[in-house]
Amino acid sequence: MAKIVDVHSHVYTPSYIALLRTRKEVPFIRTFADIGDRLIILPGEDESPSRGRPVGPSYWDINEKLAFMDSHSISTSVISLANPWLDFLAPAEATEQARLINGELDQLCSQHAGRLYAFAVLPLSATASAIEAEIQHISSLKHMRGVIMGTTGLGSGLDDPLLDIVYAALEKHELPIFLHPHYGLPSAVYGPRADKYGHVLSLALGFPLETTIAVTRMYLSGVFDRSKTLQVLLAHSGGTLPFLAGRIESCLEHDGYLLKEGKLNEEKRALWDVLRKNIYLDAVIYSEVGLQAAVAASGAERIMFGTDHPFFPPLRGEEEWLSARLNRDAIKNAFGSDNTTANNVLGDNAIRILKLHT
Ligand code: 5CU
Repeated sequence: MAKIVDVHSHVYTPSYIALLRTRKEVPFIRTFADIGDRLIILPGEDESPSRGRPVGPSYWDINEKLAFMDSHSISTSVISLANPWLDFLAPAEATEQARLINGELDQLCSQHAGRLYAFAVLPLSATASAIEAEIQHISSLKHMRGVIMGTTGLGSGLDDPLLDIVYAALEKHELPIFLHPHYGLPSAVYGPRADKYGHVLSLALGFPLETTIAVTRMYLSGVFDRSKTLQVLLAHSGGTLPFLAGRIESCLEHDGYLLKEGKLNEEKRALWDVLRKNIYLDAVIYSEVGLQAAVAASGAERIMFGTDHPFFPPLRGEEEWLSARLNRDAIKNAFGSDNTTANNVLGDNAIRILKLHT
């Protein structure tokens, strides 16, 4: 029986939940008399009528994670702190919380050896050297298989040259970045009636475009020319990167300013090459159409199943999570009778790439 590994599986550890409960500004957890506990994390969500999303033990109780895994035949999950990580904390607190949370994650994994691994969190509001020190520490933790990161970097994005020492440290310790969105697009893009559309515009479009822009900025700034072995796992099958890679390449090749500046030289790696050597994609795209674009861009050997649990729970109390089923069906439909490739995407790729002992 094929092993199913979930590489996109979030948790808020007990200390992070305690932190969210103390806060009055986004992100926070608040109890409302009419609708109970709500998790309010996205920019501007405190002013929207939807009042965030319900939050309960599935967000922090590891037994709920394991029960979800059991009921969906998932043998192993690589858990990561959910957004917005430590982005909103002052440097000293972020550094302290990163150490605490990474310890909590590693401990959870030890208690469920073989079933859980983790992506660690970084104190990104701190200095690059404090982040480098945390990476060194993470590399000593038994169950860490990479780091989860948002798109803001040290405050000005992932194309910031100050991040080079962070990327170099991650390369040195062979820790991939799990790049995950949080901020979406400026709210003006969604228009004055955005509240009428629930979370659809921000989650279905804002998130993937944020990821696409962040990784494209990394590429354009030469991160992958300098850090040739850096590995980045892109959430949501790369946002729209697989679909837009050709257009990005073409815009680059037609840019007179870049030509004049000498930026279109031999050393600039093609985006297609980066997609095949530096980018992994999760299979959290809910349809074989998007999955096929991911496979065409990076190769089936670089795609890994995920669920995004505990986000997107069933709305009508069904036991099977539609979100998990859609991602499994997409794999089944994309590969048809090619069971070997389907099984690789479902679990064997993650076992090989992230060196999991399942
Ligand atoms: O529902 C949501 O807001 C989210 C989120 O914030 N993060 C995530 O990974 N998935 C869904």
